[in-house]
Formats: sequence, C-alpha cells, structure tokens
Amino acid sequence: MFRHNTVLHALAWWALTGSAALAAYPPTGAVNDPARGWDRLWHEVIVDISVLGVIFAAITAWFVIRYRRRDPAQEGGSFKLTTASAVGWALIPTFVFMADDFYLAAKGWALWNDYRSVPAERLEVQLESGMYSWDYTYPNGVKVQNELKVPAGKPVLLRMTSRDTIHSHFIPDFRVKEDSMPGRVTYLWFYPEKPGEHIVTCAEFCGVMHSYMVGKVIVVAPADFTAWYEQEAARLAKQSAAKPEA
Ligand SMILES: [Cu+2]
Repeated sequence: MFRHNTVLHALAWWALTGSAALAAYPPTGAVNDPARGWDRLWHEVIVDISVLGVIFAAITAWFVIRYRRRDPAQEGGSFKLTTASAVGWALIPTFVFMADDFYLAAKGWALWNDYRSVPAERLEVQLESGMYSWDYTYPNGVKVQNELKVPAGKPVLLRMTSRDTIHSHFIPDFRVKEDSMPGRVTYLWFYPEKPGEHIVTCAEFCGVMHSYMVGKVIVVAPADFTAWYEQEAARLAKQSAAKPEA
C-alpha cells in the first residue's frame, strides 16, 4: 500500500511540475529573450543530475557495503522480495528520473516555442554564408562582410541561406546557432541589449578553412547605428549613381 501511494505521488508530482513549467513561463517585458532561460535551464540540468547522481551513488554504496562478503567462505543466499517491493524498486527510481526528465523537457519545449516566435519589432538582415565568409545585407541594401553592426535594444532576425555548402551561424554570447544551407532559408534571432562585441563562428565543418570563418556582431548605441546606417546608404546610392547603366 505504501509503495502504491509512492508511485501515485511520483506520477502526480511529475504531472503537476511538468504543467507548472509550461504555465510559469509567460512572455514578460517587451522582448521575451530566451537566452537567459537557456542558461537557467542548463544550470537546472546540472543541479538535478548532480543531486540525483549523489543520491543514487549513495544508495549503491550503501548496498555494496551492507551486503559485502564478510568471510571468504561465505555463500550468498538469495533474498526473496515480495512482488510489491520488486515492482517498487524498479518503478520508483525510474519515476524519479522520468519525472525530472519530463519536467526539464517541458521547460525546454516552452523555451523553444518562445524562441520560434520572433518579436514583430525587429531589425531583419539577410545572410548569405559561403566558404569562408558571412555576408549580410540590411533592408536598405547596405552589405557588410563578417562584421554585423546592430543597434542595442532591438531584436535582430537573420534570414539565412548559403551559396555553397552547409554552415552554421553560431553566436555563443546570445545562445543562438542555426544552420544556413543552399536552397533553403532558415532563421535565427537574438536580442542585443547593450553595446559590445560578440564573436560569430561557424559551427558546421564546411571545408579546410572552416576554423577561419569567424565574424563579429558589433552592438552600438541606437543613435550611432542610425548615423552609420544612413551614411552607408548614402555611400551606396552615390556608388550606384556613378556606375554606368549596364
Ligand atoms: Cu562554414
């Protein structure tokens, strides 16, 4: 009876905490940036597996010491478990693991859904990757290579494709990584909150110079971005005006 209740409690706990994980993650603030959520989830995974690991290791150690052979001539006798305790020993540890697994998976799923809904108010940049550079095009036609300048305080969406093979645009500081590939448009977005520089690197082995495929996201104050953006647009207009008609 006791074990039966324990299994039911484990099930109820798992169901409650799993759904609480979904309910406890409403979008808050103007931009619901999943980056910090990934960090919290990662720490939670580490804490959970450490606690469970220590508990299970302690129980195992206790068994090893408690049922050790005390005399070289000693023969082990089989200990007969009742059906209820045999089922309990198999199911309770399984449910402890599974409850935590489902709980963490539910949180990951909720975060992923948040990540897949891109904020409407955003800067949208096209990215074409190729061996071995990141080529970005802004909405006004300005192009940059390997150095993506963005304003602080505005989500940035990259619509990505590739002109040759599969690359993966990884910005570790913003916790985003997504493949860019020929014949397909994929996307990623991130939220640069304050000015600073962040490494971009290719996370898909794409050729002999793969490790040199690095870039930067340069986050600047909004006013500085606007000044730069307009200046580049003016330069682009001047260049195309100077070009003879094809
Ligand atoms: Cu690459």
